[in-house]
This record gives sequence, structure tokens and C-alpha cells, in this order.
Amino acid sequence: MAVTGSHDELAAAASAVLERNWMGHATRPSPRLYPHQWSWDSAFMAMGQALADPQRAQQELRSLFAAQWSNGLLPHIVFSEGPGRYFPGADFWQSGRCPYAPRRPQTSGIVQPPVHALSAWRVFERLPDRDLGRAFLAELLPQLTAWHAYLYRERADEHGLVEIWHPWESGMDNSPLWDAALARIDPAPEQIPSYERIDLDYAEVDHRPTDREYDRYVFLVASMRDRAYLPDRIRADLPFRVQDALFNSILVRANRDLARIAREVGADHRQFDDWAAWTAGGIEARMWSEDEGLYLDVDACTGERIGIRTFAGFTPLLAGVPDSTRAARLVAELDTFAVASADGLLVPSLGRDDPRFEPARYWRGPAWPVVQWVLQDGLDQYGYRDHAARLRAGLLAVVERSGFWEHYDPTSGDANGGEHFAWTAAIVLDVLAAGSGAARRSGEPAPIP
Ligand code: 9WN
Repeated sequence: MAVTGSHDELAAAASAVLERNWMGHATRPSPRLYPHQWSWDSAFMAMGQALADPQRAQQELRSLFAAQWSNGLLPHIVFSEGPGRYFPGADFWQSGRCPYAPRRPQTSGIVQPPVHALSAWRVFERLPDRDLGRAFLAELLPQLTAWHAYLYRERADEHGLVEIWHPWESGMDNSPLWDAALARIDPAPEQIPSYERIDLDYAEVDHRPTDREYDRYVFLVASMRDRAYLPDRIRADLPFRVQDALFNSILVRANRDLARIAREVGADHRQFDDWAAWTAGGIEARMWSEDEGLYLDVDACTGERIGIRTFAGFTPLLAGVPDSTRAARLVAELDTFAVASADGLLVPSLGRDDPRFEPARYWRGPAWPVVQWVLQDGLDQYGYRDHAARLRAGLLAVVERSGFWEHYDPTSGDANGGEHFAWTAAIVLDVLAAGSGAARRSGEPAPIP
């Protein structure tokens, strides 16, 4: 479906995609490919939904946090009862094996990037009634605090960097960032539970991860399931543990927004300031690469940095981590990394000069709306307003041309992956609001060092 015409029409089409994916309590990412609630998708959906339907925006976040585990883990999938097919489903995850998991709803046993405090703050800014908005923030504050506390208690190292235990936790499933770590995992065939890939019924095989990658994804889930999803047992010997620049940058920004939330409701904000400063320091000390001019992930199993140039290397901008000199270097690198056209800028998920670059295969090249969003927000904060505007324009152009898809070929603009994609729609709504100035209605910009 192409969307042509004014931005009003684009906003109406985006709202229609959110409506189509509304399940009555939350929004699924896509009607067929992803028929349940996903954690970071929902956080973005709430931001966009707040412009169309503030009640649903709040319900979206409430539904997600209703599935939070008692140890604070916020699951990456909350399964709905509907007829949708997805692998791995609730019967594979068996979250009930963990004493911390709720009986209902059933969930996965891993997490996704902690973008929820950003979302809660943005929803608050958009709620028409300030007092009701404050009550909403006060309601979420303990849940958001428990979520961040889980990450620091179970996942942080001495530099304040938290680690992910599965490629799915990054949100960037088949990024080449994980190739070396996954290659070290060589399960015997009998260690890989038998499974059927349902994703290939709903998306092109060339747009998805390979079977070899899926074998390892499934093996890792089974390994965590065997450990009853108990964090200390997982951390003791899981062969996949990575400190990711995107995940940690989002966490820094989320702590800053959580501090704002606490101040808004008159609560103590110092813990969140401390967490933000700790992780920001870790990103600077452990991830910055002077040679590459961007930030690199760290393999926590080996202590080595992962020398692959992906968009994640630019994302500390979102959190105000780099000083102005490093920010300028990042922007100079982004100028060659991004694909420029008359429409604007599209940021590939992997550098185009990397031999593994594939413009239509998921996180190995395609441009993603969430990536455009994260980077335009960071660039805006640092005063690179023209770059930010060109990122927004690049996104709006491909959506106007092809409609609301999961990802786009950065070299051709062609749309790929799942269709009627809800976070694409939500991000478009947010970006349209940012362009009109509404996004900054009441929030002051984050402080830049
Ligand atoms: C696994 C829902 C999710 C996104 C992720 C994206 C993809 C799932 C999958 O879809 O991951 O969680 O089955 O491929 O990589 O970022 O949240 O849209």
C-alpha cells in the first residue's frame, strides 16, 4: 500500500495501521508475522498512540507491565490468547518454569531494549490532563524502577554496562555483531530441540535470519529454559553474553527519563541519575573506538570489542553520552555511513562496505524506522537539526512511497519484511509530531555535556 498526499493523510494511514493491529488490550507488531505483544515495539507504539488515542497509549504500557516478573524482568513477548501462529510460542518458552514468572499471561523469558521510561515520559507529555498524566507516571514509577533494578542487579559489570543473553534481546536479531559469538556455539544436533519456522510462512526467506542462526537462537532459549530462567544460573555459563551499545545507550537515556518522571511526581531521583552516569561512563571507557570513530559492542565472554560498524555505534547520541568533539566525529562518520538521496537520509543497519551487507536481510543491512527514530532524536539533542530533519524526511519518503513495512532497502527504498507494521506507523506519527514541534511541547531537551 502506498500512501500519497499530505502529512494529514499519512497520519491517518498510520492511525489505521495501529487500529488494525489493536488486540483489545495492546497492539501486535504485525497481523500475521507477530501476533502477540512485543516489549520495545509496544513502547514505541504507546508514544505514537498517545497522539491518536491517549487511553490506548496508557493501556499499551499497562498491559506490558502487567506481565512483569516478580524479579523485575520485563519480558520481550507477552503472549495473547488469539489464534495467531508464532514460533517460539508460549508452549516452547514455558515461562512457568521460573518461580518469578506470572502464571498469566504467559511470556517469553528474555528482555528487549529498555525504552519504556522514554515512552512513559513521552506519553505523559501528550496526555491532555496534567494531573491524570502525573498519576499515570506515579503508577508506572515502581514498575520502571524494578525493571531497571533487575538490569543492574543481574546484568551489570563493574563499569555499569549491562549484558544481553540472546540476540533477540538486542532487538537486532541477526546483526553480524553476534556472528562470532554464535559461531563459538556449536550444539550437537540432538541438543537443538526440533522446531518449525513459522516466520517463513509470512515473510520472504531472503528477508529473514538463516536456519543456522535459528538453530542457535533455539538452543539458547532451551539453555535458559533448562536453567529455569534463573539469572545467576544463566550468567554462570551461558555461552552468549554481549554488552551492546544500543541497549546500554537506551538504558542511560531511560534512566535520565526515569529521573524526570521521579521529579515530576515528587519522588527521589538520585538512584536514576547515578545509574545513568555509571553506564554512560562505561560506554565512554569501554566502547569508544578512536580508530573507527564510533562505539563498539563488547563480547562479555571474551572481554574483546566487536569491530563491526553498525548503526548501534552511533546510538550513544540518544543518551547525551559523547562530548561535543566525539559527537562531531560520529556525525562525520554518519555522513559516509548513511545513504543520502534527494528525499533525505536512510541509515543502514550495517555499513555498506562490510562484506556481510545485504540490503534486504533483516538486521544485516536494511534501514529500520526505529533506527531512524533513535538517531534523529540524538542528533536533535546535539543541535544537528539538519541531519535530524533529513533522517525524518528519509523515513517519511519510503513510507509514503510503499506504506508501513518492517524495514526498507536503504539503497533502493524498497519495502521488505512484515507488512501493516505497527511500530513503523507509531514512529511515523511521532516523527510527524516532532516535525511540527509538538514532541517538545513540554519537555526540555536532555543536557548535552
Ligand atoms: C524476535 C517484533 C520483533 C522486534 C525485533 C525484531 C523481530 C522477533 C523475530 O521482531 O524479532 O523477537 O521473531 O524475529 O528483530 O526488533 O521487536 O517486531
